Amino acid sequence: MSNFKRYLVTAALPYANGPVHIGHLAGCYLPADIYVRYQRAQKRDIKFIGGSDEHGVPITIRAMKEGVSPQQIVDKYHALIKESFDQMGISFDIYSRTSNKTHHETAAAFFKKLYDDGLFEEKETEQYYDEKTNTFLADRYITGTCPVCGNPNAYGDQCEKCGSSLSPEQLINPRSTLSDAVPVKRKTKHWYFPLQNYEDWLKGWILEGHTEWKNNVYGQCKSWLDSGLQSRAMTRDSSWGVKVPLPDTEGKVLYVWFDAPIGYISATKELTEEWADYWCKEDTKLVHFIGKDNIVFHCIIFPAMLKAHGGFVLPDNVPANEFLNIEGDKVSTSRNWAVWVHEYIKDFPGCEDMLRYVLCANAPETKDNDFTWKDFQQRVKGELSDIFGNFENRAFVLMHKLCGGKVPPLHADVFDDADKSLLAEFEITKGKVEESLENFKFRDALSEVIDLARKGNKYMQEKEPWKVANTLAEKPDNQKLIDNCIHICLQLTANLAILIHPFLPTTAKKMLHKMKVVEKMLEWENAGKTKLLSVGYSLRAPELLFRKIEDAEIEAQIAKLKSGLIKPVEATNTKPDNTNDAGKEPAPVKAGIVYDDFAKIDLRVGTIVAAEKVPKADKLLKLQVDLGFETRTIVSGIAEHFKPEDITGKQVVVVANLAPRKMRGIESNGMILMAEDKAGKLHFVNPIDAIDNGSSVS
Ligand code: B3M
Ligand code: ZN
Repeated sequence: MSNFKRYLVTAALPYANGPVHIGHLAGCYLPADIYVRYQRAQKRDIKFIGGSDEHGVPITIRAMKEGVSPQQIVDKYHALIKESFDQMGISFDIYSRTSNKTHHETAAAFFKKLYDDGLFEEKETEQYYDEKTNTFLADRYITGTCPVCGNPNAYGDQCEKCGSSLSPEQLINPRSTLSDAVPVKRKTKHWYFPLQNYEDWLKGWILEGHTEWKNNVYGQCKSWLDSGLQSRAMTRDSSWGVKVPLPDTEGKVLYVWFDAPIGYISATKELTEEWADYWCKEDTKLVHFIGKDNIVFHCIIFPAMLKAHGGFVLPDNVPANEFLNIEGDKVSTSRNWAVWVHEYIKDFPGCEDMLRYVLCANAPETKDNDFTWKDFQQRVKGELSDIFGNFENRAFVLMHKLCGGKVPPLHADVFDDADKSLLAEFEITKGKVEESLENFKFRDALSEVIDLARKGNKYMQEKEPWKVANTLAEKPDNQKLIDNCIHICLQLTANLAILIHPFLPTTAKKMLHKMKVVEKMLEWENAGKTKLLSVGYSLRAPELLFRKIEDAEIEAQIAKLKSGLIKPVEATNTKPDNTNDAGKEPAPVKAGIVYDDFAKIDLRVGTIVAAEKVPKADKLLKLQVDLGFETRTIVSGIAEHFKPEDITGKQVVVVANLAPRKMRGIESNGMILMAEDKAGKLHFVNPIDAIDNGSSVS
């Protein structure tokens, strides 16, 4: 550890195509921040690098769907993500972005060096191409019927219904998800990085050289290496990304997983002129914090690239976390099953440290874990408030009540074993926290800090200074007992501020303010000391560190989460596959909502004035619906239930303020309410008497 002169810590660069959720925080940003804050407190030379990953297919697809440019997408989410990190106290030294000029230059130069050194294989292959949108299609963007189970919406890489892994060639009636065009094969040339050439070196470096890596990380690396590595294309056909720096390569960019990790280097360049010290000197400790889905890229591909390039340090550790599920279910951005960080901040202003606490105490360090709102509430109360907050508060209250608002002296003549052993705990705890943090065991480290506060409570409970106070009239000398107890509790409070600081920075600062001490006290070397606060020093009034999380707040969050489950129009209207002759059980009633949630939905009466089948889509009808004030195009998944000619002229109820959604290239502006009977058949929901189009329904 001490052979390292400087630290370089990176946290995965999130894709700037959506906001970050608490799983991202728990997976890598929070542990990285705790580690960095601790190392800074140790006065180590350290740089903390982050930024947005702004390339890749999902960003271009999102842009195409929203009808904006990829740059507009990344500008929006980069700003949102950066702000969320800021507010959560993730203390990057730089939060950059891969659409920057420095990054494009750095990544292109990196590629060019490998190319000039003859390290790529050049291959021409046939790839699927969408002639309507003029784009090569990644497997994910081709759909068709699954040859195994007949699911009509299988993807070119996988059928989500039966789980078969597929290649686009196997799909029956393959179509492009971008335009519905039938994809054709086209020849294209790409540059492949022969990972197999680095296999032996990687085996030695990781499997023999890094046996200390976390089990989940080491295990994944071993299984990749055991099953053998292959060449991987490092370029793609796309117009969005770092241009391939070779002649005649119009329309080709670097593979996003080639350029993104180089983003760590580019960001360091932007941060400091001494960037090369951090990246090239052997006495740098490079640590990548990531989530488990990024292990192969950070432990195998990027190190092989660095090795091939030469001149760079390799990661000393890659402490990847597992996933955090929400209320028993995997996070899914398409189902909106997530707790978004920017929404948490809005819903719980000033409670950022509480979330940091719970995400660390329950971090998915060794296995996937579950976040539930109930557990959040209970941990905030039972651990943070009742143990840590309560101890700190009582120390302040009693100091004001029994010691005149000043740090009382310590009297040697009444100093006893209980005093001595609590004071000894300061140093012991410091050692344990340090050891755990150095080894990326953040949960253990945090629980040691809470444990120290628990010991403080126990000590105070045994000493009962408030009872001793009742004896003062008879035995004025007993003030000494009170003084010793409060003196030690206050010194412990100062220690707790230092120890909790990497985890809960805002809380630590609040404690400092009340103790009227400067930030310098938070330096790690001060932890364990028993004379941090001077005798006679007057401290500020008590004030609770943590507020209570009310039941209603938790219920509202759960309802919000569940309301996100309402499926988009296409999905709700497809016939469910669990129908049988006996009919379906009625669906369970969804979680309760408040009136304001319902009031957001604008329901209107309309008349279907035209209907036609959507070509090559079995389920979809394209409807024109007269809403009185305008006629809307609505795509509805009812083609298996109604013939177009049978429904023109019908009055229906329409969700009029649903965000527009493109289906099969047609923009749908609303949704028609339908009721489903036991047999799975759909029926219109409409007013009993014909009424004016545009009438509100509530
Ligand atoms: N953007 C993937 C992810 O967010 C990717 C990480 C890049 S780290 C260099 O999971
Ligand atoms: Zn299937």
